[in-house]
Amino acid sequence: MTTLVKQGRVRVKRKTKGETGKRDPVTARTIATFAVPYLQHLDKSGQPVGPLPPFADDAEVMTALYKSMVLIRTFDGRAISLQRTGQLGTYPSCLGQEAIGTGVASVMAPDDVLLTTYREQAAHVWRGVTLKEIFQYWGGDERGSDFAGPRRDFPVCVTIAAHAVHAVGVATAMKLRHEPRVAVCILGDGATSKGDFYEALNLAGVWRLPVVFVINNNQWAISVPRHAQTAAETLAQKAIAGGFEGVQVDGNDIVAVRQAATEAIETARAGGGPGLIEALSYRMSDHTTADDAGRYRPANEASKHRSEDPVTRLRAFLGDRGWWSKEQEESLIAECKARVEEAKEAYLAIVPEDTTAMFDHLYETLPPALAAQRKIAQAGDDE
Ligand SMILES: Cc1ncc(C[n+]2csc(CCOP(=O)(O)OP(=O)(O)O)c2C)c(N)n1
Ligand SMILES: [Mg+2]
Repeated sequence: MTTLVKQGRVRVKRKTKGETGKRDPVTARTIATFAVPYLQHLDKSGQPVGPLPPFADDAEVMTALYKSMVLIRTFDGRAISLQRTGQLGTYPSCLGQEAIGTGVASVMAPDDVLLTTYREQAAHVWRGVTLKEIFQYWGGDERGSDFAGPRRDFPVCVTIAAHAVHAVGVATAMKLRHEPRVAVCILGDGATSKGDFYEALNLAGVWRLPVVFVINNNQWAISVPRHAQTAAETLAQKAIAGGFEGVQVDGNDIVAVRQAATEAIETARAGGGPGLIEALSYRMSDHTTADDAGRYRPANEASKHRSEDPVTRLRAFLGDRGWWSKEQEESLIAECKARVEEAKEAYLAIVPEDTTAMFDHLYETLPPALAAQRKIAQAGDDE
């Protein structure tokens, strides 16, 4: 890592048999020591905390990242209002987490493969998924998963952590074919408690697969807070058990996220094995539009995190460098609103599929029990 502003240590000590059954401080010795690096480049106010990586000096790169994050934020707000007015299904907001997907996707090669949960609209849009497709998916239309753009990227995985093992499968294929490609798997803090996650890390490490796991640690898994999720000091250290490096980054700092992703992805691509990034963020919204965080989350918690906002932080950075003006901001907001409205109109104009469509995208040959249900649905459609 180029900039380490804080370093935590995880020590593993061998147990010895004392009479009390406790570790004997005289004979116990340290057999392995592990470090979890922490990376931050921009502080809350957008000020560099040390030397920046070269891309941060590129106004074009940095403003492109900003524009994409503002587009996602605009989209996100509109998606919630559409759900509230009955025009969209349940929707998971990514408010406050836009830097993670944007930063990671922005350093992936086009033919790398992205596998994500349901909260990574930012990564999808950067990869070329359209706003209309995302609306369509959350409108309950499975065709929204059939991205026209990044054909090799996987559809949204709602089954927590299942895509971690899929990512390992993808990376195994890449390795066997000697392709210089990388699978990137973005998942949540809650997902890191699943067996699938540990199994994925284990195989990724032992086979030195070209896969990078990115944890969007937004501090909550529906109503389960991070501290009740795991006793581990960091989520990044879970990589150590798999035999590779885990790094924790400030997930509201797009420079840190992008830099960590660059290093992990390029290491994996060069045959150096997997990587893991724990990006610290905060879920500013409810879990989804079907949730009410007010029932379980301390009232003032979200507001405490407002000052860390990734969009505001990047705007401050751009402004300080003279790369962004009030006029540019106003015209960007207008442009984003127009793009989202256009996508919304296109989405609302889609003719829904027949009810039978829900049976048609999962199995090559439908199991008999579902085939029978499909017939019933067909009869209903025909009426
Ligand atoms: C296998 C499985 N178990 C349970 C659920 C229900 N569920 C949906 S979201 C969620 C919490 C996930 O939390 P986290 O991984 O932190 O992701 P976040 O929603 O915070 O982005 C759970 C348990 C599910 N979708 N899949
Ligand atoms: Mg979470």
